[in-house]
Amino acid sequence: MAKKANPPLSRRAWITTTSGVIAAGLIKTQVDAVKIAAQEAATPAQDPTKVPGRLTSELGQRAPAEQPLRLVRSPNLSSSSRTPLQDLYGIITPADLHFERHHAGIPNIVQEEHELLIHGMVERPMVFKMADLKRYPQTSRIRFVECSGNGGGAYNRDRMPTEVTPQSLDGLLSTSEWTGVLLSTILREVGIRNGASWILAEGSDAAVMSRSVPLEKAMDDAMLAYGQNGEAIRPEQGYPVRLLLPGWEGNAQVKWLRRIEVTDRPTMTREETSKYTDPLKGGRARQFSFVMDAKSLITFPAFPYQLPDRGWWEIKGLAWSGRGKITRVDVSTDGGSSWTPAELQGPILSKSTVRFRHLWDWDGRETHILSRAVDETGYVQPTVHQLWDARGERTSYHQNHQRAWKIASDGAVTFGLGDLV
Ligand SMILES: Nc1nc2c(c(=O)[nH]1)N[C@H]1C(S)=C(S)[C@@H](COP(=O)(O)O)O[C@H]1N2
Ligand SMILES: [Mo]
Repeated sequence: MAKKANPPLSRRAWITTTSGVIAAGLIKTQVDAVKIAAQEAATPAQDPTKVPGRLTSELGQRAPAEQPLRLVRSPNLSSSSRTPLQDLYGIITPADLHFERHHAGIPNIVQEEHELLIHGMVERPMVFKMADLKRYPQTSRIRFVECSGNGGGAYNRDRMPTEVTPQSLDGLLSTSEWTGVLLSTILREVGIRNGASWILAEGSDAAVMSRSVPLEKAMDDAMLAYGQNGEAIRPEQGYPVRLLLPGWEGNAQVKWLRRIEVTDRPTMTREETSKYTDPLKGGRARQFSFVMDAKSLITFPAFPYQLPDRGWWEIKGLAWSGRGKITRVDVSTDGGSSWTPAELQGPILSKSTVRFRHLWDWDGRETHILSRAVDETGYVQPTVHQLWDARGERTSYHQNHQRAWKIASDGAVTFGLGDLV
């Protein structure tokens, strides 16, 4: 009789393996268990109920297969890195995968020595150490941070990319639970003088990056954030304290915050004059475009995925608005001719990312899939044509137009509207 290609493991073969020894009930010391666990890790596909597992950790780690998760860095490695949006679940970005944008690197700051000066049009100028700030009432909020340059690569009519992932296109977007003290609490402590209407926020990085912010926002939901997803804010995000301006462009949320000056006008810093101002059609420009308008992005299916088969697929993505809550996300699977509301997956929080999903029965024909976010103010995410009409083709921030993925008849997914533009 011919031998079977893959005979079931015999009892004899089984007890000669490491796991077999354990299964036989031999008493092992912890050191042995560690060695065995290491061997187990190197030899996958053994029955995990037959060997003791790895011991407790001092610091948790991702499963081996998940460890390649990485931020994608800009080619010069210095200015920005992007969150792997297509690989994450829920709405919270793990802190080590939060996007980064630095104008002069990440400063090395000792929290005990760090000081925040608040002065200008105030009754009592004060210097706060971190320990001082932490004595004030604490608050936590789940909010997105997005660079206003995010997704700009999809705006240029002549250089529209096709082979981009959600991460490489729109990965300057992350969401965290931020913890800190409301800026209004601290501004009440120093006492705002009559006539004040703006603040200047300044960082202690080598760029000494600074931005002007209307006092109204400072007294509304602005936060001095020192916590991120349950731990101290990471150096990359502004340790020991950053200005958090929920729903506003990332640039104004000054990291490594060392000074706030209360003023009666915007200071007109470099970042708000030569940068982060939007040239419009007809030689005009708009300045202080702080709010991030509603936007959405399908994160699956997306490049470089290839749908292996026609039939039922769940289209998934993220939507967010700097003006409040997302109330609806429409999905089109026919290049924008017809739209159906997608399922919103809670929690649906103000100025936070929200998940959406939509079941789609793909008939195997070439098509384009798109999403369109609507927020609680009634604002609808525009088409690229609407944005070109309103802003002209040369503006370089706040490009929140609808994104599309082309599905080829072989299931290959690439970015863009292709011939439909
Ligand atoms: N001090 C300081 N604050 C800064 C920056 C900087 O370079 N220096 N970059 C800004 C920009 S352009 C953005 S988009 C956000 C990025 O925040 P993140 O690196 O925590 O994602 O921080 C902003 N705050
Ligand atoms: Mo930014």
